[in-house]
Amino acid sequence: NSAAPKRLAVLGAPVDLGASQPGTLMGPAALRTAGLVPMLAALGFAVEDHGDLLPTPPMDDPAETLPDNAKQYREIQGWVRALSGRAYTLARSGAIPIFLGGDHTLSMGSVNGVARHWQEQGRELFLLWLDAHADYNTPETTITGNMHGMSAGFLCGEAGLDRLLGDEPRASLDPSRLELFGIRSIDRLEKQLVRSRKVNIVDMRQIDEFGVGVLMRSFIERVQARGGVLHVSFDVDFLDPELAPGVGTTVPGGATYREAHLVMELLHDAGIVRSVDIVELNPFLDVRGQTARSAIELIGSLFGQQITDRPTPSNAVPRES
Ligand code: HAR
Ligand code: MN
Ligand code: MN
Ligand code: MN
Repeated sequence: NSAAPKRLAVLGAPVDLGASQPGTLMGPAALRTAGLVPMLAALGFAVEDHGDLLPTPPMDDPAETLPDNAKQYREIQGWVRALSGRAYTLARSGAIPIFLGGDHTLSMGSVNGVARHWQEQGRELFLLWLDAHADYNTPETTITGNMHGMSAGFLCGEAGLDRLLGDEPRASLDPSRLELFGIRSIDRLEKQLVRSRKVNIVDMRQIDEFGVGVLMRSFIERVQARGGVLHVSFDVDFLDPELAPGVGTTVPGGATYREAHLVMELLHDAGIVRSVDIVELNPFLDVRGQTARSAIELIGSLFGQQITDRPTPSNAVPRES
């Protein structure tokens, strides 16, 4: 396994039309204000800040091809197409791209772009979805029509948003390479779909019973056994609302401060992370920058901030029979 790159490329995507309420468009600014770039530089990385992205102009898809139950589809299409292209180029450049959201529709573009790159390299890309929600809806299953609840499903090739990328090539991920982690809110039809696709889902009950250490190690081991690389899509509502009140869709019973740091530390030690999203931070709802600061501390752990620089010796876990 080649060593993780020491070059990071930060790109903001101030999109909020996929969410249930406005405000995540201020996310990139809040993350920069909280000190993301100097924090990463202090960890020894060369950090390029590519500023904020602009969406591509709306496509002229004929009205009868537009999906029902997908709010703000045209505008989101502009973001997703722009993101996919930039994500592909940034990944190809050899840097680790860090995408600052913005709502979770951002990942439809960022993950599609990096997935195209790894496909060309012949490496398997895995997708870790740290989130309170499964985001595995389609226009068929959604209750709200909010597109941020459809990102993971879209990335795994679910039907219903088939023209979203326009002429950008679509790189769909096998559902077996998606890990939904921290989940505690899932809609009825969405649950059926996730089950039928055999997506790996670590819900909060499993975390209570087995602990994040065991569960994260077993996921990391699966990625490493395949020689895979990893994209981490970090929805800040993964965290408990006490720790992260600055999100539009808080769900009680989320990851604690220690649990979330341990997840990030284990990922860092594994050396498999090649791209990251930080999404759903809504600074309009935040309390004195607390959520932005928590998010940044966690990204610090993901990129090697340690208490004693003493990683545990291996990611080995007892095999299930
Ligand atoms: N499942 C619900 C829906 O589809 C809520 C989705 C909320 N998603 C986010 N991102 N906040 O995880 O509307
Ligand atoms: Mn999400
Ligand atoms: Mn969420
Ligand atoms: Mn650490």
